[in-house]
Amino acid sequence: MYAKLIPVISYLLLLSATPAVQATVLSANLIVNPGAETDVGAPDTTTSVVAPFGWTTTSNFTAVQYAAGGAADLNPAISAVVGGGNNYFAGGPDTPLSSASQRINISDLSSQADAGFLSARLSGLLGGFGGQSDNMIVQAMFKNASNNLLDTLTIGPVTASDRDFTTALLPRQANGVLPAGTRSIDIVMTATRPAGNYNDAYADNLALVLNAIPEADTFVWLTAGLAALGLTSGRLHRIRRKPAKAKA
Ligand SMILES: [Ca+2]
Ligand SMILES: [Ca+2]
Repeated sequence: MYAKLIPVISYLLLLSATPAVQATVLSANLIVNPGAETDVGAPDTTTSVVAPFGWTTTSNFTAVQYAAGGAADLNPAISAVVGGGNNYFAGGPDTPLSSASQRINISDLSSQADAGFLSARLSGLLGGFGGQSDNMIVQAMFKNASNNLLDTLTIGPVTASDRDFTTALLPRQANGVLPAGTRSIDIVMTATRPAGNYNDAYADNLALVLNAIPEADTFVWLTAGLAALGLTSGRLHRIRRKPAKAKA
């Protein structure tokens, strides 16, 4: 009976100990330059490379202007439909494999993470060119203080078949609970080109959002329940914890 309340009480104590201002904001996108909009992207889809701001890149990974594309490529009309802004991410010219990564430090949330009270949602637009198989995957890699991998969320690849063999960006997302011990999250885009010249693995509008578990309405209910508990401890048996769940 009392054991069931321990996670609830722990959660409330954690909240009361949490500073008013946190470096890591919950319910907000934690990725820097998540849609290549900080950049002036490459002006062509043949040779130019612009390494996107805030990302560590390998090979010719690049930000590209939608305006650089003609009717068959990603272009301003497609951007207008998907809300892509001025630029997108691409694998780049003359490379079968390129990548971009950045690290998000969440060590200020260590108490909540270790108690299993944080969920993570990774999302983004992924796509490619026409009937080509070039494809992007995006991963959120949860690391502990020793930089060991604890768990991974992955979105993609979006295949040519998924795109009906047209040039397109499609929304994808993955959800999970932050593993206990998580201190940083590496966001990694990996662009693969099976054949041809330009690596047309595309991505835009990435997001990594952490949310508190239980959800806000459950928390209000729990707070009210525990307040009553303080007044009438004899009614402990009536308190039930709503099962924690990740947000959709
Ligand atoms: Ca963009
Ligand atoms: Ca290609």
